[in-house]
Amino acid sequence: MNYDLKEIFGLFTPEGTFLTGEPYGSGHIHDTFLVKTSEGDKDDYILQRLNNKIFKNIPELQQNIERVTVHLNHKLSNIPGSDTKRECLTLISAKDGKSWIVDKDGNYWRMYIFISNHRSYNIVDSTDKAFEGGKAIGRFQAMLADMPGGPLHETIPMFHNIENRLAILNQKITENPAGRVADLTHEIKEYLGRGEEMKTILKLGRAGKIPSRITHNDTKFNNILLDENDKALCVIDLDTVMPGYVHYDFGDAIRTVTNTAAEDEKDLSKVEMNIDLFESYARGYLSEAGKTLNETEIEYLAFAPKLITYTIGVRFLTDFIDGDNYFKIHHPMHNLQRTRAQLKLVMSMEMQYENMKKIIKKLV
Ligand code: ADP
Ligand code: GN1
Ligand code: MG
Repeated sequence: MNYDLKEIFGLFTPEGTFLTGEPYGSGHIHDTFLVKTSEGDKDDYILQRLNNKIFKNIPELQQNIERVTVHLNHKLSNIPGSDTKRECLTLISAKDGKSWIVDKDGNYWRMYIFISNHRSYNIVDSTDKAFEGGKAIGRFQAMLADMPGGPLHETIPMFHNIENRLAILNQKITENPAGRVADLTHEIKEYLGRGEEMKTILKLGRAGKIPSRITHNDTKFNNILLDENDKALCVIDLDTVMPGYVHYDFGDAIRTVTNTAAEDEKDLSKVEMNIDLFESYARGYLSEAGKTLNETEIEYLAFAPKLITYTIGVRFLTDFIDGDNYFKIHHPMHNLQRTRAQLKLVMSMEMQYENMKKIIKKLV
């Protein structure tokens, strides 16, 4: 799809002049473009066509992001030497004062300042980077803990609720809309067989043993930007910031930080959880957020990566069975490849689970 990015850019109130607009990044949800401006001393911008099939209420989504970015900006402004334009996202208002626009074809768009000189990684190759990622998420949760104004909107209801995700998977298996179920006996058996254990965090929540907090809910490593020295810079992709359990953020970060291969690696022998990267991320995370967590939250941190890797795997499998309607795919088998790679990663975590528990105990 070709969009007139210059015209859309013109509906916002940026400082610079449109020079070029190109597709940017490797997100699975929105269409993201980098807009460069012609003045050397003005910011560049990220322009996003929002996926309103997935986020059904854009005004509520944007209201959440406005609240979160204003709060983070305020917190950072009080820290001497902080660079708010790079350490948190900054929304650019549209000419009508809103933080999004609807174009003439009914597409929703928003614009952020482009975070300059950042580094973004899909695969983590050093314990230092893992540690920095942990610090970034720990600090993010800590800074949002006292955000005023009541609960955020649930932008995608029951997002990480595994009972809900399994119910949808079972429904799609029954409906078999794309005729793919017959070839998936192994994957379906492996995923459904682990279902009961995965309800642990929901049960702890219902029993009042772990509190609902403000969490990010999409902490894969390419949503954590590092600076030019590979130090924690900014947590981006705030669409799913809403009430959740800390395990969701810890788990999703470990899913991506510790994987020795890509999320969609075809050669499953390459997919393993690296325990040194686990330890470094956990160390960074606990150094920022450790004091705020209760005993049960800490006890179940080691379980969280299994849960979230499994949950994302269930979602890839569901989307494959459904005929690929949710995640962006780059080839017909993409969601199946992702499903298999996540399962392999869960298995690697299962084998190292005792060790993961020991490491968390040692760190607190
Ligand atoms: P998606 O939900 O599709 O993943 P994101 O909001 O994560 O969308 O954006 C996609 C990618 O664009 C990110 O992974 C990152 O590389 C880049 N990106 C997004 N916002 C910014 C920003 N403000 N500055 C620099 N890069 C950004
Ligand atoms: C999506 O938006 P992005 O690409 O960072 C998805 C996450 C999945 C992830 C898997 C809103 O993340 O939940 O974990 O893909 N985001 C949404 O890579 O569904
Ligand atoms: Mg993203």
